Amino acid sequence: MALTEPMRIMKATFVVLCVYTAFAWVQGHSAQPITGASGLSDEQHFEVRFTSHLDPVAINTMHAWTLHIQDRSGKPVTDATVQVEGGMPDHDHGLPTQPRVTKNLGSGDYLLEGMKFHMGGWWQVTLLIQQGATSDRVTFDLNL
Ligand SMILES: [Cu+2]
Repeated sequence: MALTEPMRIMKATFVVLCVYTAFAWVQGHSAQPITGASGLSDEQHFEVRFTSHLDPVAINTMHAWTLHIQDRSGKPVTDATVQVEGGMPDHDHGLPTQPRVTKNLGSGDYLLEGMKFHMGGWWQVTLLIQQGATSDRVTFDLNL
């Protein structure tokens, strides 16, 4: 049966949409698994690295991070206090838990417990770092 012109256009449109959707899906799911990242704080006081104990970071699983904080000369910052904020900017909600640094491990390392991400998508985690009179923040982007 020969297709009418409108049918032909609809069929072509459908095929294009299918291909586009397939590409979008592959792109969205081909991100590198997140296991950790490094970043410079906003005012460049600290270099911060996080390493997830859950490797890679997975949805809906409570886990811990180890943070490493050093100054710009590479000297470990051993006397910082760290607070955590986070959420999904696109969804306007925060973290489902209240993660806390529970232990100063020495050598610039800190144990951050209570991390959990309850859905896939773009998350931001901000560490507010205070050392003496210096406070600064670093934000990590995670695509889960
Ligand atoms: Cu969300």
